[in-house]
Amino acid sequence: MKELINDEDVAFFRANGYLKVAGILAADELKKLQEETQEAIDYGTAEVRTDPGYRYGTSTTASREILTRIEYVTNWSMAGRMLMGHPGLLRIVEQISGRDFVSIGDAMVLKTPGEGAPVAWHRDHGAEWNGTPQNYNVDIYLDDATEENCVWAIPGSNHWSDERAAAFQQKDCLPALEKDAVPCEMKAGDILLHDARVIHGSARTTNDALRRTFYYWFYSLTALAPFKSTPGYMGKRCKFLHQCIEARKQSTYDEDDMSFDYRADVPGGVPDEDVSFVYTEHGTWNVRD
Ligand SMILES: O=C(O)CCC(=O)C(=O)O
Repeated sequence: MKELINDEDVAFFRANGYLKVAGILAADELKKLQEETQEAIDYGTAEVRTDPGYRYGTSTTASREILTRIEYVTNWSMAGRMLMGHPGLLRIVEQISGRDFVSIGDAMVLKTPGEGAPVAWHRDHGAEWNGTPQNYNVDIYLDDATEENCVWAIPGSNHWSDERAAAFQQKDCLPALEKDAVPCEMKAGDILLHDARVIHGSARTTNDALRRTFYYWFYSLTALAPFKSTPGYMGKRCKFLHQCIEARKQSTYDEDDMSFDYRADVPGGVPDEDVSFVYTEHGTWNVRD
């Protein structure tokens, strides 16, 4: 399999907490993903939906709700499920996490035309996840992200203490005010990796561009070990990733190497033909007493 990132890229990611990788999605896959997500967006914008996973924010200019996010892409989009099995994407994860990793979730975040809700500066997780990246998102771009509607990141903030990062947590993302922030401008089909500890956010938008980003979240098993999960959680998530890899083999995409050799060593994480339902069956990695 052709490597999509090299050791220098991995070192950049470890140092800065983010990494852009261009041109991961081929045109046929991108088109399919755009079609399937557009259907979900049309459904979610026609009225405020109470279906699981549909999230809204309040518009500042009109008394209406704007669609901001739809959880669990892999549950409602077959193209999203096949993408989770993308051999190049999973190989990148393996290069960073080693063999033993699981996917713990996935979502689509939106900037909708006319008005796109802001995402305040934040860290997904704090400094307790010290050391090399143990949990991070692979952010897949279905549309171009410009300086106006892209995610901004503070390079190196993945190494900050929680005390230092606290000043940013949930502060409005106004990039012009942060001299160290860098714009993560992307092209449709590119991916961005972001460490859960890097400070990032995006500004409110008012232009007519749609920007869809999938967030596919990966954890190494070492990172999950200290947490109490619901019974069988790790095995179910491992099995689920096997199902996504199997789903991709059924795709009509024009690619030579359709399969990633997923070898995570998880009890009960054996390949299975069933399609599992994430909301009711998988549980959680972090049971709070
Ligand atoms: O895509 C964006 O604008 C940022 C999304 C984000 O960081 C999040 O939802 O945690």
